[in-house]
Amino acid sequence: MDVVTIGETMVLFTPKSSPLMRYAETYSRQFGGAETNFAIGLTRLGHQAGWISKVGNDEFGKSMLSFIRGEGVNVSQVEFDPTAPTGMYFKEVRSGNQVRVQYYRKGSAASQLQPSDLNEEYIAGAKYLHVTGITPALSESCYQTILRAISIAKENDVKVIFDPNLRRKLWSEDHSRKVLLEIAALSDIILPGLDEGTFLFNEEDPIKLGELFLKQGASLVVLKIGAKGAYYFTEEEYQLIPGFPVTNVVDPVGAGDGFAAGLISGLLEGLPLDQAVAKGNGVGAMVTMVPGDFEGLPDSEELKAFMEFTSSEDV
Ligand code: KDG
Repeated sequence: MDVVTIGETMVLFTPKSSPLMRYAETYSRQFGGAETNFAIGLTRLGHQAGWISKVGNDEFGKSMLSFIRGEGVNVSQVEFDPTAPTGMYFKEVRSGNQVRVQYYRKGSAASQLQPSDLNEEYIAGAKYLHVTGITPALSESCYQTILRAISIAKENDVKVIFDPNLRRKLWSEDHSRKVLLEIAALSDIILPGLDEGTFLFNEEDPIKLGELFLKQGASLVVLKIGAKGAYYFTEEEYQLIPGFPVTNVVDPVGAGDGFAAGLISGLLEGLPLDQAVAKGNGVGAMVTMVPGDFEGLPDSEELKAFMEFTSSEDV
């Protein structure tokens, strides 16, 4: 496996007859979860990705599992939990930059994940372990599971990728700051957004933020600054790689996961850092053009065409 990821995927309902839940009578049914958005992004680009999770032993869990398996993600480490339901969430999209989410995930099957669910060999056999700041927010046992997965990765020379994915609706500011910093200090690659960096360090300057994250011990930090692109930072250098202008943003949710998939795909292919970050920018931009959390993720041909014909500039 190139990458193994752990986390919750939910059934996603998007109001159809009105963009607002208050008035909508019909909804479209999709799926969404930061970790599987990322995993699907990688399989579409030709890599091997595996997902560790739990789903309810219900119709939503069954359909989600078949769907994600159909995207080529290895689901051998996903269990059905007969005691808890598959989590759900609703997404109201008023415009391309105004999105509101409502979770129904407390006590969900994925929130029952515990350290003993982890298959050590499975994680040890991967090149990268990917974790987000969403999973430790779900429950104490999920938090412990993430710490255990990271220590298995470290014992086996598997690089740890951390995307903070701060979700304020899931936990308090103090608790989230403490845990996200703890995980950042255990990670090899950190992929924060500018807002997340500011939240964690009370600092708005991207260059200072890059240094602060590097000081935590990571060898690579990539700081996302939305449509403007992303900075990468290593001990030796830093550089801003401009984003791709998108005039038709319809749904920004999942863009960060797409970015991570494009970047890691580039690293797996041995691309220089500037090209790997550009690939992340390209995938992230494409995700925003299609409704849904992962539907807009491109395959390699689509991405190549987009990156060749859309000029990359500082927007
Ligand atoms: O990054 C996109 C995710 O936020 C979305 O797919 C749903 O995982 C999700 C969450 O917890 O919000």
